[in-house]
Amino acid sequence: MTVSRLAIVDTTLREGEQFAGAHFTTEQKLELIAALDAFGVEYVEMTSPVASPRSEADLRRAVAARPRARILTHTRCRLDDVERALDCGVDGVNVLFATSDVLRRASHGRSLEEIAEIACEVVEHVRRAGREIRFSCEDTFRSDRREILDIYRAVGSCHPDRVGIADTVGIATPRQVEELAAAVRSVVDTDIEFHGHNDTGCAVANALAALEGGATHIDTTILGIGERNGIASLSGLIARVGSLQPEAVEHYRLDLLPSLDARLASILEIPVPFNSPITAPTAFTHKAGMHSNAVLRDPRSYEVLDPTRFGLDRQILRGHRLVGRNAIRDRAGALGIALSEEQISAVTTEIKRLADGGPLDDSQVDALLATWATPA
Ligand code: HCA
Ligand code: CU
Repeated sequence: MTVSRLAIVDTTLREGEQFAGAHFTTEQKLELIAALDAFGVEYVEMTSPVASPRSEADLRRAVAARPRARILTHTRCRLDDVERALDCGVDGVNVLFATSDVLRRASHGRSLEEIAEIACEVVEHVRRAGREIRFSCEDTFRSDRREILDIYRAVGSCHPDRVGIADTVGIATPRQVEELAAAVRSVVDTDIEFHGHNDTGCAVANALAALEGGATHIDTTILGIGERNGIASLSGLIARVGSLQPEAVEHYRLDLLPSLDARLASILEIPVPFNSPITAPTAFTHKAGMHSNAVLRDPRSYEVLDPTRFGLDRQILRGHRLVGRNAIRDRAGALGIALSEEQISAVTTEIKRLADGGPLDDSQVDALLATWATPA
């Protein structure tokens, strides 16, 4: 596949604020915007000014900071909400309308025709103000297919900058996402944004599928935080697209990704998840003998991304019972300790025996190698 265009809409300060463990201070928001801006995301989405007085004040502060990234806010699809957003000076507004049958009945009670009419009014209002506008159907995958395509077609004819597809409950499969993105692509000539939740672990895969279907903008958050267990993580999207098509992500400051994830983790007082793509503490750590052996010869054998692109180093673990002779020989060489093949085998056997009782740290392995080199 080819990603011809990719713009990242980072919503750590909107969707991410909906994460149960998140409450950002003004200073933290400004710091995260500066960090996201340095990384190079194209958009930062912030909580609606309607949400609370502090949300409005922080949005104004963010706009005043004049980052390179465009500042968006996310509001209901209502004239009074977008008016409030425009008054804060945002570069654009992402609006959302519930279109599923159940929400239409239980929430706002509007017909499809009314939704399209209100949406067009809002789109035209924001366009007249010279700002960007995106219209999205909430819970797109549980809405009636024919009905939402009718809405996208109708709203698309009012020329928003983008329409959005939202997998609000994380239920969609990659195939469904690609197919729906392509269907929406066929009824609108605007850009297409995708927002996908991770309830079934498919958020990053679904983001790629959306790009394959013709989406141009992907919503991410740092570490993937959001409602419930969140949405596609920034590092996940970068890993996914960057392994397929490195040039599609090379305009971002990839070396800043680890510190971005680490900073949010420290703000939230959680560790960077052990399985985070790229930024997990062990994302480039090799353990088993066979893996370490191959990686020492050619890192590409077990690494689909080069850690140096992210300012990271690979690690080879040696103080464990799965260690192999090649990893031990390599370490002895790095320490300038000359050992025969018999000695390498013997010290490897000894490490395995000792490590059966629990892992050894690097200094214990090094000490053992030194003992072997200079027997008393
Ligand atoms: C929510 C809304 C949303 C909106 C996504 C979008 C979702 O918090 O309920 O506007 O694209 O997941 O549907 O985050
Ligand atoms: Cu969401």
